[in-house]
Amino acid sequence: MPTTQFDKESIKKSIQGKLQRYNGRTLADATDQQIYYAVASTVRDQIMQKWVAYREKDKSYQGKRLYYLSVEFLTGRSLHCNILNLCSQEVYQQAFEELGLDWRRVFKEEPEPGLGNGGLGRLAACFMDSLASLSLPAMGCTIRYEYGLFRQRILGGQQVEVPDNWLENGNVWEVPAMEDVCEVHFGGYVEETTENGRMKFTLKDYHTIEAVPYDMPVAGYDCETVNSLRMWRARSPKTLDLATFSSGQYSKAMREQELASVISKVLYPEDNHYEGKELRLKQHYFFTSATLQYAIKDFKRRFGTNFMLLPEKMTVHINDTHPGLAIPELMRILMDEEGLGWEEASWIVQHTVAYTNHTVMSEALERWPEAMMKNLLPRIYMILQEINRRVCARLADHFQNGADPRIAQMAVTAYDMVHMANLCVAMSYSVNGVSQLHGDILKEDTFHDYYEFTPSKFSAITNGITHRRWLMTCNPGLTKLITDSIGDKWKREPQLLKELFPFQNDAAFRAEFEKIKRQNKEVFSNLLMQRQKMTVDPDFLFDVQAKRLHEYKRQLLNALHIMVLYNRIMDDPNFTMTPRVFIFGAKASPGYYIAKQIIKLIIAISKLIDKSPRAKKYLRVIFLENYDVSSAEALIPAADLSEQLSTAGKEASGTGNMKFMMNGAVTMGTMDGANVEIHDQVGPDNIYIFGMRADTVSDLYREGTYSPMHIYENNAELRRALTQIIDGTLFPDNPALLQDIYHNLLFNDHYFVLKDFGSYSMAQRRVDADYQNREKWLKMAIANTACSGVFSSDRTISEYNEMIWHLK
Ligand code: 26W
Repeated sequence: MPTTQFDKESIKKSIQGKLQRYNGRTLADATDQQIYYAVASTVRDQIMQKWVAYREKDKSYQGKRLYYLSVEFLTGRSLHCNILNLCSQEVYQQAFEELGLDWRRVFKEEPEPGLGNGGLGRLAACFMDSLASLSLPAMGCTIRYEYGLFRQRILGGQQVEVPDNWLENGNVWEVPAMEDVCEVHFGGYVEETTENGRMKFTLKDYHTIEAVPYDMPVAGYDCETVNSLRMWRARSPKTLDLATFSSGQYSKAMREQELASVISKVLYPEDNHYEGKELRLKQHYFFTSATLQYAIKDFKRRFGTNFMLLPEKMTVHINDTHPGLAIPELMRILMDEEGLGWEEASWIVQHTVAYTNHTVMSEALERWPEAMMKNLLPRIYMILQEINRRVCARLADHFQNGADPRIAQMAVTAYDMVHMANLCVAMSYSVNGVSQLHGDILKEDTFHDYYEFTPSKFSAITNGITHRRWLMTCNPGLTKLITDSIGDKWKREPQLLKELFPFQNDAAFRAEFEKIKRQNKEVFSNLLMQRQKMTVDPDFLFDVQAKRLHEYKRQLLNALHIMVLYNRIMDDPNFTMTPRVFIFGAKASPGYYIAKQIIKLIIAISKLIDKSPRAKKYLRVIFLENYDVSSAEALIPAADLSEQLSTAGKEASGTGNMKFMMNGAVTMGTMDGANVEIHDQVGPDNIYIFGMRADTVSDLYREGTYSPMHIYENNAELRRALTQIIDGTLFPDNPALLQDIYHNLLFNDHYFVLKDFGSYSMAQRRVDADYQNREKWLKMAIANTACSGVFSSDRTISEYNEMIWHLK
């Protein structure tokens, strides 16, 4: 196959040619945005060429394919990572130089697709990169939200949400696949008839929505594979009613269109908190049904109607329970459209669908009212009921008692609700957790009864992050130092980062490592200047907590500790400490009242400190607005300390923790999620571990004896910091503003902030001293990068493939 040369000269010509053709401009008078589109289109041409070749080969592919269903894919910008994966960094860099273009200025023009909330969505995006880079045939499937996660502004000391209109200027990377448009049906009723002695179920009087797929290429690193991320958009099948339109009733004529398109209008901003909104259920069924219709169509094209082959030829992986309706939908297609019987269909589903759980927070578990399900998806509801009947019968048989109380706990429908996690556990061939600890909690607690029933289904595969985005593109300085020191094989085999370990003892290496960290701090400071008209001193210790705002993640622990430091500085004229800037990045779900109060608290503390010239010498607090993938890419390489403070047992894995570690930040963390495994990798000397262990936490919950008031009474520094929340120190004009935070902590403290405070504060004292010892600190930081290879999502994906998918 002849491939077009993409050398420096042709790249330069292509960029200039596109500016001329699309914009009628020369490089000299083009805007940054126009330049971005010209550059991105050039890269796209290159990817398209590979995509076509790959798809051509794929047509005759007879092996297994993975469909990775997720309601979120938090991809972040594509341009830089695409250039990297095409192995074209150098030629583009040269072309840019000769054209007089600034790398960063061009990249930042790309609108960031914020099609996810946090960990679950970002994990899906890292998985796509690793799947393609390991040349595994996979399609990611999701919704093409017109509006992604809201953009966060800070106005008047609080969060304000602004809609994220990411498609405003078009999306260079997507291609509509009109040949795969299909219909999704809602509402109506089920007509039961008999045909040749068989029951037949037909949905009548339903409402049709059309699903239009848009594909985004996902090019693997240094290989021929180009997979697709398929994003479904909802539209009305009815074209505009011209008669109504001509008679002047414009809005009436448009209504049908608008009603349909709301399904893919906006991403729900709740993270780890479930609300039973009907529109959300519509979204879930919409993209799940469209995906499975396509998957079956593709299967039939390849293998005809021998559906018993299906489990051998495809896996449907559901990323948490949100796409769980894949289970009844696949049954529906197989039975109602392809004529299979229940037994066959159910066998196929139970060997095709695999499920990953991402949270044990009970408020995040999806339960849909049966009435809503029945009304919106009558045929799906029937199938769910029958699944439930059979599951319960099997359980009754197993327990040898139809009245065993465990049955109601394990049922798919019970107490007028459809319990999605039970559906997924009962009907998937694999159930996995996202860290070792989380896997254990699933077995011992969340799904304990199911674990005893079918132990072999359960596994734990620790999450990972793509080192291509989270090291090679976001931290070019460190990437170069690593390659100069150990060669470049680590790029394909990230576990080889281990070879950096001995460089801890190399003074020249340490000095270089330190220099790079400083440069990264300067880059971040410049970004902060651009975005928030603030700077940070690169000589300060960068202490970072960046993640969604949630009580269980305990940003409050951090905030209270800062208040304690502030008081020490203000009280004692001789007090000194390592100058530190505490950087927070966190979006709060718009309806999460306490989370928004916590943002107010952090910002108020920041202002309080800035008012004191003495405090400012040692302490700064920065609230980074609109924490998203792009700002993470600038922030993480600049961090010295990574705050991972979740109450033990609550954070399923965490993936930010891995990104910080890879970029040479030391973790301050509880023994929770993947922190446990970071600790295993780096050893106790290269991490700060504090707080209760998960088993102690669960004992305390069970005993119900915990008294935060007791701690309040015994810790004077903590008591003072708590009091300052409500005594006017922070809000002289409205001291009661944050009283709910105060009350929660004192009278409930569900996440044990007060309980773990002492231990946290002690660990922070050690950080303060250790950071002064440059040699010691740099050794720790280097050890963290050196040990981060196992947290590459390439390892995660290899394990999924060996244990669950078995793709070739
Ligand atoms: C229905 C509301 C809702 C929305 C999102 C419930 C639950 C979720 C997600 C499952 C929450 C989530 O993102 N979980 C995170 O998943 C990451 C990837 O596995 C883990 O690293 C995080 O620990 C976990 O909180």
